[in-house]
Amino acid sequence: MPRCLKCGKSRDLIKLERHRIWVCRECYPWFFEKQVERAIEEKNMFTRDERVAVAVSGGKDSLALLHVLARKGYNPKPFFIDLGIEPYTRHARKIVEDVTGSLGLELEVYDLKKERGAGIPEVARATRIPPCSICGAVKRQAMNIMAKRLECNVLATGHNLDDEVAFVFSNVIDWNLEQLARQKPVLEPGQGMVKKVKPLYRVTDREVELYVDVLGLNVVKEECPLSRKAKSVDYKRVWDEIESTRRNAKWSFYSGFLKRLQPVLEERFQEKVRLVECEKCGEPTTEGRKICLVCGFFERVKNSTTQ
Ligand code: Q46
Ligand code: ZN
Repeated sequence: MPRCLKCGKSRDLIKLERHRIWVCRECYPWFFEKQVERAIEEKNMFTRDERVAVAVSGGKDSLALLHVLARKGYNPKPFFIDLGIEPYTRHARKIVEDVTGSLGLELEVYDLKKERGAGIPEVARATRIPPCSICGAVKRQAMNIMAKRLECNVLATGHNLDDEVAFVFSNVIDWNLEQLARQKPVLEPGQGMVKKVKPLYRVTDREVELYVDVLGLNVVKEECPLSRKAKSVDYKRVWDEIESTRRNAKWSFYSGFLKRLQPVLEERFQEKVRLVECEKCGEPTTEGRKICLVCGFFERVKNSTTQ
């Protein structure tokens, strides 16, 4: 009869196929948190003394990450990016405020309308650029800005193993080697960018869902109304299929990539990306541009309203 790896009980068991183990519901948080701690320690992401900025969207991954860090004695500094996509953003913000309040953590907010004068829907309307393309660039920049405002040298995001596998897979399909060269759980700081880490890179979507479920966390379940079906959703489905016939295929694929291919690519492309300061906002942008992508979007919004 199967038994829990930690306490030996045989009630309320969860089977973790890829690890070939059983854990009971009560001990599951111990198992999950150990995986995350291991990722943090093995990759030297941060120590318990360091202030860690945590981008919290209200989704299961970022909230799970925040809970692990708070429960295991790290020093998380959560922040929320208010993108002005109503009523979705208001609802997500409320959940994040409640959760951070219950953990006794202060929440900082980057409010796009206040900072830049318009939310994602208005920018998308004015520029006719797909909302997710705008949003991705806005979020990347806001995360860097918030980490610096919160006086953190490290920024943690909730990307999990399924996200990483889908991303690598998608860039393999296109053989986008420059992107692959930068795909790893720790990106060192430099050229105005803070250090970026992904403490959930060892755990799968399902394992995060279980953690959220066992702890009874309230997370945002609805989809953003502006989202179009991303290709990554299809890739994740394909990888679930692969994993169902080949145990631990996702980890084998991703850890093999990190060991065998990524370092070679990083070496080859390390000199390529040079960043300079945006003349308007001071944030890093690619060499050759005067202003960053985000300032470019908002310039277009301004021009469209003055025409
Ligand atoms: S929030 Fe932004 Fe997502 Fe909405 S507009 Fe697209 S990228 S779908 S994670
Ligand atoms: Zn700028």
